[in-house]
Amino acid sequence: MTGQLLIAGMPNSGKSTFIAALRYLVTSRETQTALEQTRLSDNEAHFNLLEERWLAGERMKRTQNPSEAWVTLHVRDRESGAEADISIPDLKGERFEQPAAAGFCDHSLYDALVASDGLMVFTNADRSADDTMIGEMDDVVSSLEAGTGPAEPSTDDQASSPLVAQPTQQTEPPAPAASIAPARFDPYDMPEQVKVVELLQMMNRRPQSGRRRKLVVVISGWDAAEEASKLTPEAWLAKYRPMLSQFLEYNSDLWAPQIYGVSAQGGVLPRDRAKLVAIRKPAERIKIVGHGAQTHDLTAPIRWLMAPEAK
Ligand SMILES: Nc1nc2c(ncn2[C@@H]2O[C@H](COP(=O)(O)OP(=O)(O)O)[C@@H](O)[C@H]2O)c(=O)[nH]1
Ligand SMILES: [Mg+2]
Repeated sequence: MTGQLLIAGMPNSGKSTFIAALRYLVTSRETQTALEQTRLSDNEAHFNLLEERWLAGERMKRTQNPSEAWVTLHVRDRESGAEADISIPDLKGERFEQPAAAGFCDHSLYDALVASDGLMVFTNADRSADDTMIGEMDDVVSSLEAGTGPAEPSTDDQASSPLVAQPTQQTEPPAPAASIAPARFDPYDMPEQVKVVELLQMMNRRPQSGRRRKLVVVISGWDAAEEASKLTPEAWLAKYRPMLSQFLEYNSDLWAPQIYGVSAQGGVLPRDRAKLVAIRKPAERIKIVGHGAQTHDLTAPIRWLMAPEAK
């Protein structure tokens, strides 16, 4: 039997970087990994592109694929021989936000979520407070100083909702700084953990009868995470993503979680680019923390997902 695993996460949560680094690890064989690739993927070109950017120390591009194709990595546990297909929805990140923000889910995503035996979700540690990005605070401060409204978010997959009026599209001249009206509530601006929890809840909600699954939570950007040297990934999640952490704690009948801290990029780009590309074995840029994973082995959490749950 081949296990079906799925990679999910909101825009900018670190999915593409992880996939690029994972692909490099299993094809380059520079360092030991728990899993190996069994055969080529159906969409090699997509992986090659990600991998090239990762090697060059470039940030991943947002998903612009109009067909929103899915890509799959086929892997095998070197020790047990167990095999799994890791489906990676090459979707606009917005698709993952829709269950919470718009009350619906793309059919193909829903079917894959429901069919999955295990799931990896991502949250990016560069946002220690989940609902505000530090970069956005700069925008707010400078726009207040300049007397203009907040800037349009410039991030990755954040296509704006077709359902929600965009307050930034107004054409009137901006109000003076002191009297900026509060922006209209846009459900896509909800904190990331609310959206993640809703995605998880949806998987077990009617018409599904609910089944227990393993879940890996990847805290990406671990190199830049606040208090990463002091906290375990579990403790970090409990402190900085309390809703998600408590949801998992109180729903242990449905979710068997393991939390990992991952630096798939190895540093902050573009700041650390020169340092990263100078590392002779690119696989050594990668770091993972948690549950006995070998330092560079991003396949360790996937291996855990593939293994039958210990009773
Ligand atoms: N510091 C640091 N930043 C990272 C790491 N991985 C991803 N990022 C950053 O997180 C942001 C989102 O990453 P990306 O992989 O494009 O996320 P996606 O939208 O979920 O595919 C980008 O700005 C990346 O540069 C990492 O290991 N360390
Ligand atoms: Mg991406």
